[in-house]
Amino acid sequence: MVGEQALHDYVLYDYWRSSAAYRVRIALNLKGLAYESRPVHLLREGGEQHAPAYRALNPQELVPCLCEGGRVLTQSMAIVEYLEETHPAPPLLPADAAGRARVRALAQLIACDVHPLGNLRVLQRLETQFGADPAARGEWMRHWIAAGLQAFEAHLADGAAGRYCHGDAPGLADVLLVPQVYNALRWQLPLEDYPRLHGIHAACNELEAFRRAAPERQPDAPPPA
Ligand SMILES: N[C@@H](CCC(=O)N[C@@H](CS)C(=O)NCC(=O)O)C(=O)O
Repeated sequence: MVGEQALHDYVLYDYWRSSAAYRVRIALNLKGLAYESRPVHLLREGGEQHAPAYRALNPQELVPCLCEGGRVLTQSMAIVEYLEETHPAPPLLPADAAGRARVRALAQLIACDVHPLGNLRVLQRLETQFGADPAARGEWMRHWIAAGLQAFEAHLADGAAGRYCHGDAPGLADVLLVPQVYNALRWQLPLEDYPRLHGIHAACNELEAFRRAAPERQPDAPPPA
């Protein structure tokens, strides 16, 4: 996996169900950038993210990691902003500073305050250190995702949202929202309480860039049951 000859300018170390990798897949697709996906299985043999070859790329032992030539990029938000700076069209951030602050706030609400609480290693720790069974872990997930989506929904009422989180073009906030909604549904959190973000999620998923990035469309996704 690590160290093979690349077929494209971009190599994404990926996992089908990783919502952080899902963000980068959407951004690459929106920018029209071809990439090679190299799956890192997060569960097999204790997790391939912990293998020395992958740790050499990302010492945090997390996906995603995007390689471009000899450059190694980590942290999905930093990667998406790198793609935005190096390929400004189509833009994922608004032209005005206030708009950019709004979009980054929505994105960070998910990336900083919701997603880390439900990461695989956190759930594993809840189980091994505190004996949290599957039901307790589900409660934990739904609690934190619901708190985040409730706040996100309230922000969307500020008048700046349109078909998407900011106006009528997809951008950074949508790139973060769609994978988090995927997680919410995975943990059986109903979306009825969040009508605005529910509608935006549906609008995003009409776009091929989002559809092609979906977990079930990835090469390492298990075949449908
Ligand atoms: N803040 C990081 C989070 C990356 C992250 O948490 N990745 C998860 C998958 S969504 C992971 O690799 N988990 C492996 C583990 O917990 O061992 C980013 O945005 O890239």
